[in-house]
Amino acid sequence: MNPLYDHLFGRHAGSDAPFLHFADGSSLGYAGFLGMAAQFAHALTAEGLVPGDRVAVQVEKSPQALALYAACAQAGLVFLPLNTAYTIGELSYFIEDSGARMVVCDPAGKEGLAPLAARLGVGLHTLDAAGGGSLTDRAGAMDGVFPTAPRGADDLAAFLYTSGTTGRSKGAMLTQGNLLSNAETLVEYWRFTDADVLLHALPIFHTHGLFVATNVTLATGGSMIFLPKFDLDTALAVMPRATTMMGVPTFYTRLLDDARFTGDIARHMRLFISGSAPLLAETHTRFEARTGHRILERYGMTETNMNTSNPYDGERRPGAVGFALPGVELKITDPVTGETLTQGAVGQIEVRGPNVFKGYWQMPEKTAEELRADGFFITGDLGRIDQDGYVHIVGRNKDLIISGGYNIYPKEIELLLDDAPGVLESAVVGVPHPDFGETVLGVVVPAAGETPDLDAIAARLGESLARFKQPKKLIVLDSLPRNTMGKVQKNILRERYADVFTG
Ligand code: MCA
Ligand code: AMP
Repeated sequence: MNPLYDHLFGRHAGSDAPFLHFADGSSLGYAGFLGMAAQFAHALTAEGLVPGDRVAVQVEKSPQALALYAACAQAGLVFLPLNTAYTIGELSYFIEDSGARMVVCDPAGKEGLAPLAARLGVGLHTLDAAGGGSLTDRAGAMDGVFPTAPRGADDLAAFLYTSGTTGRSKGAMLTQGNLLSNAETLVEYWRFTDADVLLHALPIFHTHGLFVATNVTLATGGSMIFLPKFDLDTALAVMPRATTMMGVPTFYTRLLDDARFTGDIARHMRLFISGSAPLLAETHTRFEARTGHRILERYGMTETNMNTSNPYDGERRPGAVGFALPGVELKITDPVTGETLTQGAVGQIEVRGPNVFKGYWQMPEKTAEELRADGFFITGDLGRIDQDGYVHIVGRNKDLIISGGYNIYPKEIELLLDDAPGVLESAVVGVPHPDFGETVLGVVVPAAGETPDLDAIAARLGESLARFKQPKKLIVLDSLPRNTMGKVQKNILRERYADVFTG
């Protein structure tokens, strides 16, 4: 028994139905995909990997990259996908912290990772954007059938790192049961069937593209138009062949900002889903006016998969994230006492259910801070439940910026800015951005008598931080606004610079 593999992948053995379609009109069927996955599973286990071992993967999106996820499920390995934008410094932490036994990277990253892999005694293979590389070469000689490793619902299936307010990333441990239960719930809630063709333009190193979109498709035997990234021209060209799309709000605003995105292109679609960041009510309304479709917004987290969703049949309410999914309990609590608040009051959102992760890898204190003994997970999001039961997210109890669907923790950037030459202290805030919804603004205070060189500071950040985390603008201030307790008043900075990118 291996619930994740059996229910999502193995059930399609021998099927000649298409699984992935590509922009050029070609397709890859389930049988071919599973054969590739089995070969990868052989290649990994031939390197000595055994169930429970972590496989860290930083590669471009390709069918082979997705097959690596299936291979890990089949061989009982823990899949650890990593953002392709991460620098060597960021990667080193993830690889070392997770105790990964194998790293699969793009050929361009091999030279940089080789010393680390050698020091840690970790295997290193390559996989390029076209699906070639040393892992594919090794797998090519292997059998296309692999004896599925026995696993249980409580066994780990994936590690996904999420940054923390202290600047140290935490490995969220997701079990087979977490992933499978959520996929099955979403299939029913969103009425996915094998007739669905999902326009897949999300990255596959985060929950949204890897689990929500892919697992729902696998659970029904449907197919996906599998694009390397969100490119407007390609998305418009393939949309007539799709029935559904999942995206972050930036996908929807980019579509709306293009006159070629007409009601005609979208009318045949069954469903548009948005998540990972707040969808402005204005985007919801503009989208409906243009296409007649009401975008279905849902709310989730890496640690929990999906928690709430607007209804399929009922009213999809702009600015709300809907109701707790079947099997998921959600409550609004007082951040200080933890007491459940009355309907309508704003408090922290807590969730419990089969979707909630097992804890943070080797961080029992962090786990205990956020995951209560009774199973409720403190999300760090602030919300309220309206008179009709819809959940609204009204803010965050954590210092977090969400830019184009990517999470950025200011602390990580502030630590680097504080260390930069000529800087006394710094503050990093999220400000509105027309394309990314919100983006990073850095404020630095010079040390006495110094004039910090902002270009040099930006270049320095570029060496250690993924591009999407780097401040889109740096500003110098004589001092930071502080309250009487000495705490930096980030709200004042956010207000003062609210129109830096939109004005
Ligand atoms: C790219 N850049 C960004 C971002 N993406 N900067 C800030 N925020 C971003 N999200 C940088 C590029 O490095 C580049 O820098 C410049 O912005 C313009 O790049 P562009 O080509 O326009 O970007 P793109 O390749 O089109 O990417 C934008 C994107 C992408 C399509 C919005 O970021 C994306 O696919 N986001 C989805 C993220 C996602 O899947 N999140 C789900 C997390 P320069 O020009 O200066 O070099 S899972 C999650 O949150 C939970 C579980 C949930 O609920 O789903
Ligand atoms: P991550 O850590 O990447 O899993 O991001 C999870 C966070 O994204 C949540 O805690 C929320 O703050 C945010 N998020 C996800 N979906 C939504 C949504 N529909 N509206 C507002 N915020 C969202």
